Amino acid sequence: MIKPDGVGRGLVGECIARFERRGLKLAGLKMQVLTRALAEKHYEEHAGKPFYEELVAFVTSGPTVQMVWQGKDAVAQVRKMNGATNCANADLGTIRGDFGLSQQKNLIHASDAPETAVREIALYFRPEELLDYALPFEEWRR
Ligand code: FUP
Repeated sequence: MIKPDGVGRGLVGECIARFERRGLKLAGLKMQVLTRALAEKHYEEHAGKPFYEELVAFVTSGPTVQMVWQGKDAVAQVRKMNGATNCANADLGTIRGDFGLSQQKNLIHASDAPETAVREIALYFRPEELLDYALPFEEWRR
């Protein structure tokens, strides 16, 4: 998910281009301003932590873009491409390392495990909104 700072800073295309060029396949795409209820579900593991209220306020403060990317080792690869949670610690060459300095306004979110991806995709997409389609030369991506 591209967070409100990523959308506001005009980085939607940059993020999508990176995942496309890497060889991942786009299976779902939409944008929305998260309701508080949805943001609370998304970040339920952080409820009660000192940064929680500020985090929910931030992530509901503007439009976000939801994406589902499919491909070999997609969860781990996307996490690597996003970089460390705190942009100030993220390696150059990652999205957070190239475009951010903030710990909280860190541009993009990605599921941290396949099981988390299943849960998070279901928060944002109905099954029929996920497209399964063939691309030419799929074997070049594996
Ligand atoms: P990530 O898995 O990279 O999204 O990171 P976490 O699940 O650890 O944290 C979720 C979000 O909380 C991060 F995007 C940034 C924010 N956060 C803070 O604002 N302060 C903190 O101390 C830790 C995380």
